[in-house]
Amino acid sequence: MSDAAKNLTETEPRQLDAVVIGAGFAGLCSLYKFREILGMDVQVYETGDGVGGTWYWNRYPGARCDSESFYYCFSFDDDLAQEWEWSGKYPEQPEIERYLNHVADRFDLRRDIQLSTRVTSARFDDATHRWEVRTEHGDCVSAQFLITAVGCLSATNFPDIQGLESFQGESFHTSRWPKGGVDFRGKRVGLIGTGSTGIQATPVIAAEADQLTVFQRTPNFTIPARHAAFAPADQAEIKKNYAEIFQRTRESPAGFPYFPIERSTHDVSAEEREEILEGLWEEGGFKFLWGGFSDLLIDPAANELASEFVRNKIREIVKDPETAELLCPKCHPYGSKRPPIDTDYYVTFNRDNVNLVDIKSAPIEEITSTGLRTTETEYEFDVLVYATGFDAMTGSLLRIDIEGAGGLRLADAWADGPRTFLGIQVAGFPNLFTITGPGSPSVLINMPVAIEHHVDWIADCITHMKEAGKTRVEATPSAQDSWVEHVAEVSEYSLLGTGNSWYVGANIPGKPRVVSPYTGGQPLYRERCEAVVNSGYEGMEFGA
Ligand code: N01
Repeated sequence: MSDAAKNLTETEPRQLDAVVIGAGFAGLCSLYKFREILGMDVQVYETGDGVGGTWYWNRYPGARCDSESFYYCFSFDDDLAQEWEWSGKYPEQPEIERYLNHVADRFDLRRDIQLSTRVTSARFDDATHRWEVRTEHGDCVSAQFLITAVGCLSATNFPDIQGLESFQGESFHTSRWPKGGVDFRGKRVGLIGTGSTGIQATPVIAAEADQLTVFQRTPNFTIPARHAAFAPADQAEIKKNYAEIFQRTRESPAGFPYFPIERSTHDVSAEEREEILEGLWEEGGFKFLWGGFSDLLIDPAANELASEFVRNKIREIVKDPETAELLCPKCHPYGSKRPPIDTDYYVTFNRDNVNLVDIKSAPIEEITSTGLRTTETEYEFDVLVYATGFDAMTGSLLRIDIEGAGGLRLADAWADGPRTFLGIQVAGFPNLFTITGPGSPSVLINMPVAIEHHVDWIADCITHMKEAGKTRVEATPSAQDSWVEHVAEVSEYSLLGTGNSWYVGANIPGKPRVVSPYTGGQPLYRERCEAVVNSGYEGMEFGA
């Protein structure tokens, strides 16, 4: 940008109705809704050089969706749903990235998306009721609304291990994977992390590399995905039933088109319980978590029976009993760390070129120039893969310097953990809307469903403001306090917050332990959001 242009930008920021940060599912949906339906002037900024968000960045080997394709997609346009052909149940990353690029093209969204541009700061001006938004390139724009579509799992977490920079081989974090891929042939690979990502990457890397060593701090329960390609008849059946499928995703507890069975674990005999669990295991995917017994995530005894069922599967699949025992999670209830679904994870440990190392009992002390050293052994590698996850829920928001009314910084407002109203607004930050923010069900719901709900709710709120001639909206501190209290209270009834997971910030040293996602389920959450609207936005203050 020329100096003259820069000066002009500095003095006369472009005036917009809204800035949207991020061009993944949430950013694309927002741009469509706010521009095409509400007629707003919207600018989207995106750090990546392509659209897709999560599905742009996470291109590691084995990356694929673990919700089924035909409901892990947008429902806002019938023609879009009817036109797009998903190849199978669990599409790989390139297919979802293609889908999101198709959405960007189909709705002519690209003209309002500026790629390769990180938003660095946003400041609310009390006098004008507008946000001044700045980017890494020096752009400065003024917008009435600031809408964060930054994703819950976008801020990369590099582990805090001594010597990280000293490794002389190749090293990669799974969420910043090179576009051209990585050639593992003939190489010795070390992989750190056994969350959803590590569990997806392990079988694929093992099939290519000379040797793979997986460093596991906490074992995770994973259920087979049982991926299958769609036949034309499957596609036709899905398309015929799309309206009903989408409706069910909006009504079910976790945004899937199915519900838990209407029985608790203790209502059935041991034989029947095993039969039901076996059926869920055979069917594969998230049904084991969200379509099984109704008390799975509430009752520790019921959970333990399901947990032991999975442990027994691990013991059946993995031939070496010591490795099998190491892979069996014993310190957290099933589901309290986000359970992955996998393709051939456990069986991969039967391969001669795969080795599992327990770094709970012998932690990694240092990354060395040739590999890494645990308290017990030194390992040499050609490639190191960090599948160590994210500073989830809050990281992507707090990495932007956001300053609300009266100079209040979001980082200070959230010093003891995130505080929001419905996960959508933050007291002291007028005209800021956080799509799938902390305090909303977000990651506990099939994400596109959660996103569309938030975008619709925000659009309704903005429409209400316009009709009432208001220019400023914010949650009141007391409404926010009540919501935060409610989020904490419902989490007491659930096992979801009891593990040391990113749900509670436990994966980031020093992060306050707070159950960030709303655990009350989608129906109750939607009811609460609707009640706010029906009461004339009780808990929110409007100004002009
Ligand atoms: O990250 P994670 P992820 N030293 O935080 C370990 C979504 N997702 O990228 O459990 C050693 O789950 C850490 O150990 P521990 C999904 O929601 C979706 O795998 O903290 N180890 C853990 O094993 C998922 O839940 C899809 O003890 C360290 C691992 O690294 C979320 O993204 C696919 C360490 C991190 O696991 C995050 O998954 C993939 C350290 N210092 C992901 N720090 C799909 O839907 C961390 N670890 C396709």
